[in-house]
Amino acid sequence: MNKRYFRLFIGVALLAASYWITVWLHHDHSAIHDHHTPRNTVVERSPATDVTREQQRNSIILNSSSPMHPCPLSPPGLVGPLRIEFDWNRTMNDVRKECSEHLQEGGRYQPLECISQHKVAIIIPYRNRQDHLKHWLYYMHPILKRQQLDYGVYVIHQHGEGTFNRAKLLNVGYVESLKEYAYDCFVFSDVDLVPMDDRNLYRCHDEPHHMAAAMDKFGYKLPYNTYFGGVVSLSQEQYMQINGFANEYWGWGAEDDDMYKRITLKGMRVSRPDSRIGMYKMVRHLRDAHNEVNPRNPDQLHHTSSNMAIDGINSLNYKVIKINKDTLYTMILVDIHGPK
Ligand SMILES: [Mn+2]
Repeated sequence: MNKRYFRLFIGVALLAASYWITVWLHHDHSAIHDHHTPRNTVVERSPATDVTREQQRNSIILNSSSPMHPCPLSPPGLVGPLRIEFDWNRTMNDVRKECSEHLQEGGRYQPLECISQHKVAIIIPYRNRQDHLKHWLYYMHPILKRQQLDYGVYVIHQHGEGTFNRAKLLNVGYVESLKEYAYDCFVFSDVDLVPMDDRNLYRCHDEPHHMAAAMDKFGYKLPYNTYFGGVVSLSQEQYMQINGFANEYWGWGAEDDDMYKRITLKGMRVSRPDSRIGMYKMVRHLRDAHNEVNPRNPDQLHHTSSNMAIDGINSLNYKVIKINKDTLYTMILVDIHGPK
């Protein structure tokens, strides 16, 4: 009895197996291979291998007659944790050679393999930090390409030796980048901050997003709960709701707290990546000249709710002195009319 059932079972199993083998042999595997091609190349990290991967994708596009599709929700080429080091001495020219592949003039990029769903202007307030900028560009371009963003890099360079004004420079970057392209998302980033995980996506979310959630200089945690410094992203809509940033925070401090207040006063909340993905490494540096801590800045926070309507993007005044289109970035030298 047992033996008969066993034979019957073997017979059925063999029949099923041969059926599946037949089906498998007749299946069109080219589709599966297409999916695997980009995924196989996921673990490349250095810009040099990045180029090879993009060339491969490029040839895939050229060889296919189908129109481009929207990029997938999560980019397939991400690698996760990154090794970030600042103690190398490549020149800006070296970085240009290594990272310029597929960039358009002005530090612009669009994915070759699909249509990006994220038009992102990355705005960097800047003065006399060429060494930091070099590190930032070296690491960021490969990351942003892997994130399949339609992006541009805007370095907003404050002219002269007057007191620095980070938030006002960010407002200038918003206005100037929009003159060039219909960006719908803005990432405001310090020049000395590089993410340690490329899953920290440089895009916008349903809420204003604080990306630098775990900086090395704060022991990889928030210095305080309402911290909104370092790197943040806001959609155009979110940015306009708060009238942009304050223009009157001269010198170091509190302008980021003012941003946080504006956001919460408008009933929005701030979102963050988790502290593993939100890790950042900062280039070590001394305090810049003419960006001293301004002890009057925190007092201004008492007036954010009344100032927000009159001080911001609607009161911004400045004068562009020069626009320099490098391969790796657009640098806008600007006079922001500092206090005399
Ligand atoms: Mn810093």
